[in-house]
Amino acid sequence: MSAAKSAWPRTVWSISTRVALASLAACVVLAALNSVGLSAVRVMALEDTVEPKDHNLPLVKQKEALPDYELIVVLRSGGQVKLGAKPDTSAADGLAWTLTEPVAIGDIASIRLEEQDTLVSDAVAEVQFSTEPVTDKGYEFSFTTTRSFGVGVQAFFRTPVGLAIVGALFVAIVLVLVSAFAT
Ligand SMILES: [Ca+2]
Ligand SMILES: [Ca+2]
Repeated sequence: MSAAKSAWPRTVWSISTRVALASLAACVVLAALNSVGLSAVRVMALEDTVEPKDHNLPLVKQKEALPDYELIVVLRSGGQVKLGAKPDTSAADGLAWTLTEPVAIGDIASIRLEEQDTLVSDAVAEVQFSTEPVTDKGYEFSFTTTRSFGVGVQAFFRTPVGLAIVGALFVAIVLVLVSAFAT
């Protein structure tokens, strides 16, 4: 009778410990798989592309007439990472934006190029992330990625699988503690 009593917490302890270790291992593996983050974007207007202008008046304010491109990373969550505007600069020679913090590739819905205006900025081109350069509406986008475990861990906690694993880990740890005190 007493043997059966003490065996019960030990079984719970053993199963819970295994669940906890498996959850941790799954977290590490999934984080490693999602660890590729976008770190820089380069946009170039192709040869025949007619770039937007702020005005078409001859002679006056020619510099200001040049486009004010800004780049936005649209996230699957609906959020946006704005990479800032480059006022009065043509993209004919290419423009580069660097992300201060890499964004996990899996979190990115699209990358959007806009021409900034005081009232409403116009979308100029929009592409999905690709390892190869991609072209849309006369603009070529090329992407630089970096591997970072931090990116993977952040991405992990945003996935339903990640949250389920964290839940399992939490329950397992509680059971380990409960069974440890029960003995
Ligand atoms: Ca301008
Ligand atoms: Ca503008």
